[in-house]
Amino acid sequence: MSPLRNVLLAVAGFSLQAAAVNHVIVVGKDGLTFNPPDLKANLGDTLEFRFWAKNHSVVQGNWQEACQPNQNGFFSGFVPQTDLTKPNDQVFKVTLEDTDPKVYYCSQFNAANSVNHCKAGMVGVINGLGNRTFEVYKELAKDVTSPGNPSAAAPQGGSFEPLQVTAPTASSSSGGNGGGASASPTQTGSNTQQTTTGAGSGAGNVGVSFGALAAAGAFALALAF
Ligand SMILES: [Cu+2]
Repeated sequence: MSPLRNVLLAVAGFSLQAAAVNHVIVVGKDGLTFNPPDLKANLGDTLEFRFWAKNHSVVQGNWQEACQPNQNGFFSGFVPQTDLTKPNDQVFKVTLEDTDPKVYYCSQFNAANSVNHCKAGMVGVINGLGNRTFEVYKELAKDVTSPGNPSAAAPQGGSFEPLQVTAPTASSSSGGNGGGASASPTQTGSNTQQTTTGAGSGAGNVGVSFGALAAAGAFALALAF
């Protein structure tokens, strides 16, 4: 199913009951970060981690010791990505089975080269609450000398799936109600901005404004959904 169709279904779901949302989290695209680093998610929602260069991991942490694993938590293992222009074609997906505050980090570490991604702030939080927040954890991580990995083999607590991104230039030859209008996003004026959203990290992201969702939905309809 295409991301745009997911978005459209999400829009339709607004008037019904909370449908599960897929939250895209971009890993290492803009430096040593998870983006967004801090988000709210509901029971049954999914986290979709998209790995950019160079070689990152997602390790669910615990709230007692920064940059150390929750042995029963989710763990992607390391996902190397050499192409700087796009994310790895496999994403790591985790389904939330509760809404407790959760923290995760990247465990990339090389003492000889002073590489320590968790210490550098490559951490993220889901449903932060009280003193279990992104800001607090990131501060604690600054004092960590070496991050840990779960003892179990990866992946655990989630699974890898093919990346699904709708490219702005994707052909839509199956168009049925599009009439004679071109499906090219550049031909349809206001679609340019929301197309960027759909092709990037925003599709299905809870941070996307309703306006963008509605625009994406309209675009999907225009493509003869
Ligand atoms: Cu990393």
